[in-house]
Amino acid sequence: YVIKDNDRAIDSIVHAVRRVLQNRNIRVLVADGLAPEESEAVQMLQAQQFLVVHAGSVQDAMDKLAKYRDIELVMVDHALPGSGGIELTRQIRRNFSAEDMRIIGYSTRENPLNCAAFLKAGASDFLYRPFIQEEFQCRVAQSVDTLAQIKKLQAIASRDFLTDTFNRRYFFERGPVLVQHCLARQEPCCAVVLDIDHFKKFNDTYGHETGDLVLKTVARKLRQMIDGEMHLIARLGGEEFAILLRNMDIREATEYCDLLREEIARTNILFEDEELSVRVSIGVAVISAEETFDNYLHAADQYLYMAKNSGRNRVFS
Ligand code: GH3
Ligand code: MG
Ligand code: MG
Ligand code: MG
Repeated sequence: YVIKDNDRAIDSIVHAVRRVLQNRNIRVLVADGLAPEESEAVQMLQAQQFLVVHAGSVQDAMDKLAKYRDIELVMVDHALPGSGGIELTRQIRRNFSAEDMRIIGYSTRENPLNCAAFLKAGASDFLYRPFIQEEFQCRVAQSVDTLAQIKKLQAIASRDFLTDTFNRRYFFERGPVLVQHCLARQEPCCAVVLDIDHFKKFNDTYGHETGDLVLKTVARKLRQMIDGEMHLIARLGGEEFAILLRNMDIREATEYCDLLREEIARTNILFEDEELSVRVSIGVAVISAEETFDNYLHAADQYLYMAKNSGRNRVFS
């Protein structure tokens, strides 16, 4: 029994320490009218090792949100100077959804309607002041965990499990946004569709698992050669990938795709003692402001079709 209880105590200490270590990477904004050293919320969050930013008014809070782009949770006092905590909550929600940022409102027990007012304005949770330390910690932890869960699910929903590139759904959601960014800054960008040549042969000759390995290898090569922070790579389906190349005109994009094609052709995949080589065909279309995103993909697909028809293992644009 003694040993068991000790184990349990150690487990809960380990859990608490892990929690606090995580908090050191999480930025929280506290918006109240107090000096930070007098703010109960600031003190409690700092004791839990959170990175705390303090704002003394609605405007100050909005400025801090614009300055620190990594704030995950905002704690808002109902009695915030300026137009008040409810108004700040509304303003935050105009710019940040509940998927981007959690908000916990708080107030004294003076007005029992404050809680509902906060929740209606878009707060994720509410607390009464003075805080009960244990409850404060639990609610903050829960808010932060909820956001982490949302991010995790978003990441899963936007990725292709086999190749660990983005999936088709994400490509068509994010692609048009990136294109708008490019066009607004008058940067050229290109839509690319890449398809593995005679891929069915790998499946038929060496089995489906080897086909999967070919897909994973091509995806890894693409990730290695294309800066994912800058450009967008996705698996459209089957053995077809789409790439959005930013800040490249049609000549640069075509040359770059030819390098990709060569590099993939140079890559050998080992199956038992045989070295398999993979070829790809690529279509490239330049994006301007006139057409819809789908139409540019369609244009790239038409060039891909030409590349296939004229012998494969080549780039058409
Ligand atoms: P082409 O050069 O004209 O592109 O010919 P292809 O054989 O590459 O194209 P086709 O469309 O005839 O065949 C694609 C095959 O890809 C058919 C399908 O069974 C297979 N496939 C689709 N998704 C997967 C997958 O996730 N894993 C594996 N191993 N095969 C897949
Ligand atoms: Mg096909
Ligand atoms: Mg193919
Ligand atoms: Mg195909």
